[in-house]
Amino acid sequence: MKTSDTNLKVQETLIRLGDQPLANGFKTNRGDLTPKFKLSYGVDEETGLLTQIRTPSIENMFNDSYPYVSSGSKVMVEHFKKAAEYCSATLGKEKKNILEIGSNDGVFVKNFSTDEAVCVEPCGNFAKITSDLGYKTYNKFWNIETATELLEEHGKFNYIYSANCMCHIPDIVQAFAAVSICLKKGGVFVFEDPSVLSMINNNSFDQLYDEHVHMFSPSAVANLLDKVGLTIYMVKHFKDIHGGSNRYYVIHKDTMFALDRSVNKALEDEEQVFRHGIKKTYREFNTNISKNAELLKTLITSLSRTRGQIVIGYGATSKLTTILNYCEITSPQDIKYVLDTTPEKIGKLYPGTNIHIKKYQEDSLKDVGYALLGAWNFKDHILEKESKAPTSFITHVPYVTIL
Ligand code: DWN
Repeated sequence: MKTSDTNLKVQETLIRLGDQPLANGFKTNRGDLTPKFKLSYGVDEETGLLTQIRTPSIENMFNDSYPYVSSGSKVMVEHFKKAAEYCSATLGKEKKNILEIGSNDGVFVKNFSTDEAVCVEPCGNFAKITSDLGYKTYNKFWNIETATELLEEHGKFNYIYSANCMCHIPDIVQAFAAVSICLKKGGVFVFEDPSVLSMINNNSFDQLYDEHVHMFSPSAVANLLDKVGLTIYMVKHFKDIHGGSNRYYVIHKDTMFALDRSVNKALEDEEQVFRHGIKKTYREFNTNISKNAELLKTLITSLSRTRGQIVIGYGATSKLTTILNYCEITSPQDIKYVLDTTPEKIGKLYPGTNIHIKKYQEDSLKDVGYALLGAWNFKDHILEKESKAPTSFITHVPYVTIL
């Protein structure tokens, strides 16, 4: 089986998540009429990458009204500020020629002056933001063609950064090749994405949705980068960012560098997770999905329908789209509505459901019995913020639990 034209070869479907809509396809009319596709994953035979068997068109996923805003939480703004500080420390007195791939609303590049950073952003609504701020912005998808255009206009970059973007690109080999041609010798490529090991350890199957075309493991990333003459010299794990993310620090293979011990640690941790075999591990993960989903659906429907409790969602995440559609929780009878702070999502229906998204207010929880944590990756922040609310929070990570 080939997954579209991504040069990746998958022989067996290992994870099945049924018919799913686009995770950010929030609708203003009947959400249950949203087109769906079969979401499933397998392992690329050569690199060990967990990758989608089939992927919706990227133009449909990433459009000019894409609703996810990177600076939507103070946690993430601080996270990207620290990433920018690392960039500045790495470049020292060297003139900054920085490229950000997937610049969203500029939360990373805003830490630099407009003559120090260039943006590539396929979603027109966000490309306009960085362009209006004065940053040269290419409203394009990242690929060899875009890289060639940037090379002609800017020369090679000494620092390329990308957050929660690389794992969204179907032809990931081409995407890394495009980085390789744009990265100056001695330059650094730093990218971060959710960790597949964290997903397995947390049972967080809702990390799997249309936009997450691949879920990266350290060895798969090393194998992919090796194909294009790049290598990892350091890995940093962020337990509390997007449910467990890895940041990879990458250079050209023929650069003199000191291999940080974090690389071997990351590979050892991965070996431990896959100690019974990579495919067996994913088959077991798939079995756990249906068990956890059944438990979650039973808990929610018994609270809402049997005990007449008000159950809502908290945080209209892409992840919650997978949960609601896999568990077939699509009626306001079960989840009355979902609270969210993002203007672009408020008033819309969750993809594949008839559940509305309501604007979060200070007293939103005053009459709410239970709230399913859509944004469980911000659990500590949310529990602290809502410590005075009468509401009990429900999570499915790592197990279905009333907190
Ligand atoms: O990879 C991706 C990650 C980085 O972001 C994208 N493909 C899509 C997106 O995934 P997500 O939607 O699951 O991300 P978040 O950051 O978990 O979404 C948080 C959502 O929760 C936002 O809509 C804001 C909302 N929220 C809220 O309403 N109240 C968040 C917090 C912390 C809150 O207190």
